[in-house]
Amino acid sequence: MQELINRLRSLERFIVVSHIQPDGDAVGSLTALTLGLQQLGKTVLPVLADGVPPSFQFVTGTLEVATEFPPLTIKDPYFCIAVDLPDSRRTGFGSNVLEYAEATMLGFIDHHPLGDLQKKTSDYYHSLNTSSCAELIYHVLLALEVRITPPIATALLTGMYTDSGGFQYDNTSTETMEIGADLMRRGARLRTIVDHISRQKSIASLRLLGLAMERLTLTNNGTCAVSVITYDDIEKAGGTADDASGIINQLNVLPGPRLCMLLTESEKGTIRGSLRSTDHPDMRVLNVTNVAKLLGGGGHARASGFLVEGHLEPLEGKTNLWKVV
Ligand SMILES: [Mn+2]
Repeated sequence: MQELINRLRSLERFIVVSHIQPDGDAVGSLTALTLGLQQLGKTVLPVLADGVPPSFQFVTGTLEVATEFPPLTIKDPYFCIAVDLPDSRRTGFGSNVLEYAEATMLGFIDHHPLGDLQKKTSDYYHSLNTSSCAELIYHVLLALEVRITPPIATALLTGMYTDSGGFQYDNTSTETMEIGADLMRRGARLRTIVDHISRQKSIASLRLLGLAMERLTLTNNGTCAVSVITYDDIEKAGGTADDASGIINQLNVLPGPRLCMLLTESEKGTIRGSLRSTDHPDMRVLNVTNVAKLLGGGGHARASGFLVEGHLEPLEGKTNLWKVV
């Protein structure tokens, strides 16, 4: 971490980038690091290929987040820092990020299994056993002697809250709770986070949740729970793919299955797969990253995802059975 801290201290121009389909940790980490570096008088450009989802705009507030990656300038270079992702492709600007790595400077802060970014730089701070990237950013900001203001504290707590399933998953450590308490002392608004994340569903998202629940099917002797949402469903519900995000967590509440999978046709011709595994007292947890990797995706042992081309069609004459074509 020290090399990264030295770079952050000594350089003046930064790009902070996170992953496509940004979640609370991506938006929270990006916002907190941007605000922290700006406080030190640095020029910082936050970038998200997919922009800030409406449900997380309370985190970014008045901060402008670009959706385009700036062109590479060698004369007056930016130090590009990727947060909450291990692999350049996950930024949505894969080749640009690799160009930065080859030509100027690149660093990253992350808690996923390592990917291609690690081969490109020694300026990184990585820990697998951490609730969220936001928890790592907290340590980075303290090392930089940034004052954790209420907006920074709320951004960090959002990342920790969402990546730990509201402090319910196994990645919630005593340190997570201690940092959470410290962030609340510094003005993080937990109530606002809960309100925006758990109490701001759209009608479209509830309709899609209803469909996903109705179609939920147990396979492999009850060890897998599977459901689907088609592009047609999203259109009929009057929503967007964003309305289907988070549904997987509401499906993954049965005691029997070890694996829960939701296939969502998020755009015409693109299927987003979300995978969750569940802890069983007498069984080793199924590492769903291995399944996601087989399909070109990635993530964590208990929560992973992938994108494949295709669309979903019902199997003729069967209820609740679908095929990818
Ligand atoms: Mn994360």
